Amino acid sequence: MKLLVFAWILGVCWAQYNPNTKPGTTSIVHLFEWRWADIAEECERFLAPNGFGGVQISPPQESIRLTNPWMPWWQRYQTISYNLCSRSGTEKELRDMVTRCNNVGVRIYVDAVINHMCGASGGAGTHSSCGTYFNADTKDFPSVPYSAWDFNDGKCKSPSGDIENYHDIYQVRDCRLVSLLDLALEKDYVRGRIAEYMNSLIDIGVAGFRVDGCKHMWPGDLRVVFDKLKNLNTKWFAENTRPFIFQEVIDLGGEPITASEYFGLGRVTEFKNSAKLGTVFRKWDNEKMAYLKNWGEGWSLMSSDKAVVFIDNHDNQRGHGPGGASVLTFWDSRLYKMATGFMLAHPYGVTRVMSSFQWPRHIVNGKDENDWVGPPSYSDGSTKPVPINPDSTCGDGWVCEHRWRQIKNMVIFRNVVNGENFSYWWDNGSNQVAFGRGNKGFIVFNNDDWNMDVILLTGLPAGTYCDVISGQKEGGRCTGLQITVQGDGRARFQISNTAEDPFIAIHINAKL
Ligand code: LAG
Ligand code: CA
Repeated sequence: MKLLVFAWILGVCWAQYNPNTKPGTTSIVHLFEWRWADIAEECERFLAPNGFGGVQISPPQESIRLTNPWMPWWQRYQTISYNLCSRSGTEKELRDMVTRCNNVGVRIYVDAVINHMCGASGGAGTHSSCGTYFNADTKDFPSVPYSAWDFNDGKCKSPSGDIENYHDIYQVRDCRLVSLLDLALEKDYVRGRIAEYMNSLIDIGVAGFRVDGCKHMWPGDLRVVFDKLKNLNTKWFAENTRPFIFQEVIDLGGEPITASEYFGLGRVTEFKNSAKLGTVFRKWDNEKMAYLKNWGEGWSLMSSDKAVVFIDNHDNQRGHGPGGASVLTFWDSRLYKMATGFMLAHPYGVTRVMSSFQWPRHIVNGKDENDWVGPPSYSDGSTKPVPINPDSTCGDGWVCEHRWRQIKNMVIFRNVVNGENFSYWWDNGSNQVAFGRGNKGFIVFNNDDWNMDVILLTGLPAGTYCDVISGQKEGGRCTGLQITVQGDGRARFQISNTAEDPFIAIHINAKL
């Protein structure tokens, strides 16, 4: 009995921190703006075979449809109803995707926009992703339904009704974020509608939620909503499995609202991972890779068991939200692959890989004038499918970072070394560093401006290994570099500072 109670407490307290990925898989990929039909295919043809644990999908609820600017990506962060009908597809397509991904062991996490509805200037009509009527002027969303009573305006004390001062915690929670109509989450009714929406997705089979804009909601209100959530669908998950919750809270320091206020509710996005690794790999602020020896909590990041980490996200890759200047993206592909490799090799946090679409970047005085541009689409605004090229890259403007050999192979590396200690650190006092994961994997970086030629203790069993960055193991041979580990666990690493990718990674599943 005591044991049972203990197990129950453990389950209740820790469950929402667990991504519920299939054993042996560890990383999530954000397939930003992908259509449900394409995600279903991707789960079957690429994600499952390559050990991806799950997919963060774009908001599946009905959203506003804008024409000025033309169909921006961010229209999906303006909710009109909780009908599961969006630019990515119909409810039927969503269900088909969740079923097919779960059937091959890939989980789906929903981006839940629950702090607000559309912008105050959204107008009235049926310009929504399913053509549902709404009226932003009277705050009428009949398809939920919400009416003026369900919004916060009475409580907000800022002169404009918008959030003007991030040092006033009441404004941040009770006023409008960039003029978005702010829901009154202290109302039972509103909490009920939100929980109903999230539960409808749990019924379909999703494994958890990325909760949008949590800084703008009181932790106490979120607690009530999350407590109303069902256990996951037992068609794919063990009984009593709680949904994985990861909350988007941008905490780069210097504000009264901190990520730690949300630790009791689930994991939290660690934006410092993105900002600081960008700074280190760019060598800004006199940072050096040698300083990464105590990466993680040692750099005042949140505790690893609370963190979801990423190199960039859909906002900071295009200058939305704070902390963007140092952030690395696919536009800086060489450094981006290195930083992503570091993140995936390091034991810190639950890792999320970004998968983007290209847009015509046009930076004027540090600001991207095209930061609004939506996904590759036809002239009627419908999103284009993701075509796969013979070399396994994507076409039509889909970047598919997650398919880049270096990144895909590091996702596999993380699975192979899962649970192993951070070990055998080496550095040259500058930007050449190396570390292992127990006796299962080893990675070496040269981000200095000179060549590297060193003999390092890897901890790996003697043998010949394929570097999974310059190539991989295929049909019993290496398509890229080969590394020989001697009987004493040492190996020689030579990395030119002008190499296409100046890093090398080996692991026991890539041994000849
Ligand atoms: C988020 N996290 O807290 C999302 O990650 C982020 O992408 C969302 O903003 C934001 N919170 C609200 O869900 C995005 C864009 C904004 C956009 C907003 C609503 O970054 O630029 O605002 O979605 O679509 C846009 C305009 C604003 C305007 C507002 C309302 O940029 O100028 O006031 O719409 O009309
Ligand atoms: Ca709010």
